Amino acid sequence: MKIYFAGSIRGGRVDAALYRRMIDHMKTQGHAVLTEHVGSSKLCLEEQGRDKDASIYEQDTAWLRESDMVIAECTCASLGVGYELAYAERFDIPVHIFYNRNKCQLSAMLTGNSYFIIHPYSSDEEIFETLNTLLNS
Ligand code: 6K6
Repeated sequence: MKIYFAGSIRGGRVDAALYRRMIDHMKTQGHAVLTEHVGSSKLCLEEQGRDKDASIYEQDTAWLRESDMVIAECTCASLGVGYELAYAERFDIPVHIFYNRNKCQLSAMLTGNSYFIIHPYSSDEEIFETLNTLLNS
């Protein structure tokens, strides 16, 4: 499967190492993660100007349209991830949202939308078990 992994960038990088572990896990299961850079520790977080940010937007929305599934880690709130989730819904792409139930309260705009499949978790092991079920079924 082609997976679009969504995680906070300018919204904050507190969970970047977790994103990396989730991306690596999906890759070891044989799936293509289109957005590996989201797990990188060397991302540029600064605004790039409208033109460069337009290239990011065009590339990411193209990847979203060609993906088979969106996996989003939403513990750290991010405007960009919220936009991506709504964009995926508009193109009928299945969306799975993970968040740490001990660290945040997910927005009602996500929990209130039955389109989204939501996976609260308390440990990495729970995330990986859920990913295994999703990606191997
Ligand atoms: C260049 C190379 C690596 O990163 C960059 C620059 N920034 C972005 N590159 C690619 N996708 C991005 C970038 N900034 C945000 N996004 C997309 O929005 C990602 O797919 C994330 O899922 C989401 C994060 O949004 P913010 O609002 O937290 O930045």
